[in-house]
Amino acid sequence: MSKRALITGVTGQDGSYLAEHLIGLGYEVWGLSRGQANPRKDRIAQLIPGLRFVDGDLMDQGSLVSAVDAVQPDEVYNLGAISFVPMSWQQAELVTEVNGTGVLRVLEAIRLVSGLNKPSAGGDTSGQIRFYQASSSEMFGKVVEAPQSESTSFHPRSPYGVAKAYGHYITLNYRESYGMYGVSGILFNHESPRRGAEFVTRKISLAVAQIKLGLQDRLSLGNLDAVRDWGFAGDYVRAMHLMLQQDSPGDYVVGTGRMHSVRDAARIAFECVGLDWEEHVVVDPGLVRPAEVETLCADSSNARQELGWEPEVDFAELMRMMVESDLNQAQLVRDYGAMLSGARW
Ligand code: NAP
Ligand code: G4F
Repeated sequence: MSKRALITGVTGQDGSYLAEHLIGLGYEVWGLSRGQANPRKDRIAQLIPGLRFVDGDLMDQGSLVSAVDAVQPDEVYNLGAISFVPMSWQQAELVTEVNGTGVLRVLEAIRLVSGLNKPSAGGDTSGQIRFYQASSSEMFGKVVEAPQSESTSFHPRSPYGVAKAYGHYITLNYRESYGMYGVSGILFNHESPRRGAEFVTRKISLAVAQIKLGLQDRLSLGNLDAVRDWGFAGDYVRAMHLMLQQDSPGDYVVGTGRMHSVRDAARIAFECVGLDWEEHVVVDPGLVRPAEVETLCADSSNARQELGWEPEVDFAELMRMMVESDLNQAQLVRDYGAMLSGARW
């Protein structure tokens, strides 16, 4: 019989890639969808025809119990979150509720539906619902060492990072308190053509496409010196799945081990279309964050050795993939607009 997975955050970047990956592996995949009419649900339903949906919200404990009970999953991937870091200064309490307490609510739903009250003798986790938590390199924040591994201490710099640290520790606590098979993937930044337009790589690739077509001239960015370890989302969802296939639960850092600045990202993206980034990028001090994470770099030795995981797409390829996708889209929109304006009704 095929395995069944429940994904929160299925309408997001990672949720879409993970759903495709699991369906490709023969899973029956259910996505948690929230709201009475979520347009992102309609889009993902079109993109991934085999995907099924169950209603629920990370803010609502009862809905999560009902969803887990209805689906009876073998694996739960908790990817749902308010994932844009600056929003966590604007709406700190909401972000804490969704990204922090929301993790507790999913764990409780699993515990209640499975009747899990204490660790079983010998730590046997067979037959349990397995749980994956989307932890973040943002927890390392003001880094105490480089590169960062599973043993590096956390120093989060945003309410987002603090909430993720709570989600991380409550997952560990349910493993220790109830013997639950719960793991956290500490994932470094990962991007794709499906990345939200508010994140810096996609903001750049979208602007490059518009500038190339003469539809825009300037791109405003914040801190150009910020350094990230950027990988491809399609590579990272493979690591999520592998983490839940191990004999015993453990947490893993996932990243490429390569560092690039925002300036590098802009330069590479503009080069993809033969333009000079310095002629178009302007710095807007209003986009600089109250407390910045200056630099992040992953030590993924454990994921590579124990999970056999390797990233396949490098940073230059990733930026090219995003720029080409946005350029194709922008050209289609432009040509469609031209066709409509020339049409006779
Ligand atoms: P994303 O594209 O922003 O997707 C976020 C998802 O969370 C959306 O499906 C959204 O659903 C859902 N969501 C928001 N509030 C919710 C709520 N109250 N109840 C249920 N679902 C809710 O994020 P992503 O890039 O795919 O990231 C996936 C996860 O990995 C997140 O937890 C993020 O914090 C974490 N992470 C991401 C990265 C990265 O670089 N991408 C790195 C480390 C960790 P709606 O459509 O309903 O809004
Ligand atoms: O693309 P970003 O907004 O991603 P950030 O803040 O690193 O967070 C992402 O990765 C985390 C993992 O480390 C996830 F947990 C989180 O959910 C999210 O997916 O910003 C990257 C860097 C920052 O240092 C920011 O200050 O780019 C800098 N930056 C410079 N100009 C900008 C801009 N970021 C954005 N979004 N927009 C700018 O104009």
